[in-house]
Amino acid sequence: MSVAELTAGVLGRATASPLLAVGAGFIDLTPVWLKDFAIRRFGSNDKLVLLLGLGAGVVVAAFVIGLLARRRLWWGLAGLALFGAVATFAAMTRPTARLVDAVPGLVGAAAGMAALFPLTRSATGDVDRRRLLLGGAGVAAVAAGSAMGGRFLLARRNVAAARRAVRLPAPSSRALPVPAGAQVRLPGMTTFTTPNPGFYRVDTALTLPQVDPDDWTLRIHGMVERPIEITFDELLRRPLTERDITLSCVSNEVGGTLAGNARWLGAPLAALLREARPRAGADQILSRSADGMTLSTPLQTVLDGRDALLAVAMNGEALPIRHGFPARLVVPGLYGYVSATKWVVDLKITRFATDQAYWTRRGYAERAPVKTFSRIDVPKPFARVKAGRVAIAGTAWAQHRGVDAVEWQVDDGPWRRAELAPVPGLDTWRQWVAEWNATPGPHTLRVRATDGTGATQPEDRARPFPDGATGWHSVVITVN
Ligand SMILES: Nc1nc2c(c(=O)[nH]1)N[C@H]1C(S)=C(S)[C@@H](COP(=O)(O)O)O[C@H]1N2
Ligand SMILES: [Mo]
Repeated sequence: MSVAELTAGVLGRATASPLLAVGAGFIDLTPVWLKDFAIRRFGSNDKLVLLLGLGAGVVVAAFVIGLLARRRLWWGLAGLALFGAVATFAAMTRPTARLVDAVPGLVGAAAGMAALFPLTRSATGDVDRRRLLLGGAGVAAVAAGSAMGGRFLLARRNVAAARRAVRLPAPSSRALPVPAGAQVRLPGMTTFTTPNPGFYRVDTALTLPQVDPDDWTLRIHGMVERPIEITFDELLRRPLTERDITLSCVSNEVGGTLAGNARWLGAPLAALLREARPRAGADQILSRSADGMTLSTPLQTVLDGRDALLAVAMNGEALPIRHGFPARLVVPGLYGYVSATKWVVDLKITRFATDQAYWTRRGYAERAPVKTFSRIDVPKPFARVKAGRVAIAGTAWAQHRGVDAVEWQVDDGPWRRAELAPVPGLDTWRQWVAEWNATPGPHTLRVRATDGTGATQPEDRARPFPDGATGWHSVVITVN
């Protein structure tokens, strides 16, 4: 496996590394319930957990192959051939696969077989412990060295330098300043603008796509009168709009943290699409990323006047690689899986009746406006606070409808209105704060929000599948 990883590194093909290719195939085959469980349990560490799990599986399989090989050498060889076949199949079935991607799995299997001969010979019959240990240590050292070499070669192929070289133009339409009171100042409170390093990440990319802006183009085609292809330089020369927009994930559970608010800079998507002149009857934008991921977005939503952006910057810097460098979509009011395509390279104007995207093929809703959410951020669950005046505060969002009211409740007492912090517009989340005269004992705090259309969050709990979780967030604390 290490030799295969080294080969992938030499070829500069991360998606052909057996571990990453098999992991990516695993992600694609993961049923929705398991994916939701992984995101709930591990959040943005879900991929690390997957790789550790696969690594453990490989170790177990290697033991089994080794034991089999001691009985019959060809059983061991067959086991290694199977390994190579799985790796090669996984690499070749990636959406971005090329013929060379078959090489690492094949080379790796050959190296494994070559290593099996001397290892089994030294481990059968009269075992010379010294020779066995030395041989094993030698193989392990070569393996560790080549695995690290492969990793190093792949890590070197990244676009961090190209990202640093991007010069961002000034916006032609500036964001309104964030109002002074937008941030509720309490220890432990969510920050109104989420810093890039702390912004949640959700995607299917086991390896981050490394897209050089010099090679990047965006193609707009399909049901259009005039197909377009633009380069990154052309994109930066367009009039750019800067807006504060909150992004949230459909997998976010009640009380969850898969949402963030950033200042985005990008080209208005509607203007770009209109230049391509969509044909009557089109109702979907099928967007594709450099790594072959697809997302579908209702075309009319993007054209309805909201600030849908083809974004190039986040909080004043070029998009971080993990958030879609060099360009991504951001559409206020839609969950990320139906709007926020990172590393976007292709927009096909089509119909929902004709084309399906990755998640909608797996049963998620085609139309997924963000559901109204509210969360208690302070005090934290199971906190102990002193009786008397206690500040309760949190965050609520209903992008593009706006949050008009937040109410809070202690145990089964009356619902009371919280004070709402000011916001720059309808497309960001909104902080709220309330003062409570806390009495000793255990208490449950609850929150619910009402959006700009007058609809209050329903109490019924629903899981994220197929179009977003519902329910009131509650926190249990102790007052003494
Ligand atoms: N290329 C690509 N874009 C993607 C995804 C993905 O898996 N691949 N996931 C989407 C989902 S489900 C969400 S919630 C947002 C998350 O964006 P972030 O990681 O920048 O927070 O990206 C969206 N864009
Ligand atoms: Mo998501």
